[in-house]
Amino acid sequence: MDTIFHKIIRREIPADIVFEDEHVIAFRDIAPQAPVHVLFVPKIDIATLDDLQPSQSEVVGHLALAAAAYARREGFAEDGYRIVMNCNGDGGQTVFQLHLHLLAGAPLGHFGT
Ligand code: DGP
Repeated sequence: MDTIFHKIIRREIPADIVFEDEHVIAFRDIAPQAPVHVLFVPKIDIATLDDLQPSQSEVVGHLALAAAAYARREGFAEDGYRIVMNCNGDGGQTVFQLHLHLLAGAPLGHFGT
């Protein structure tokens, strides 16, 4: 697999990286949909949530915990935030390496209303 996110992980293209550990890299979305819009990407190759295997459940845990820790670190955890994972075409996924969107910095409203 080779996506734009793999190139960011390998430092082949620039990104505003805000967090990294052995499992996860996080960087600002190039087209932010909220005042804070950060993408959390696993370093293991998984194209979509539909490809996640039961043995890989910790991958999503790492993404969620990294996002929550980032929100606390940046001081907006109490105000709140949203995490989103798009899957395949109808879900709006455009980059086929699993990733979690963290959106914050303003009231986001409810969707489906
Ligand atoms: P999704 O639609 O869930 O696959 O989200 C992909 C996101 O990736 C989208 O919000 C825009 C962002 N994105 C695409 N290309 C780049 C890039 O080269 N750099 C950064 N930082 N974000 C990108």
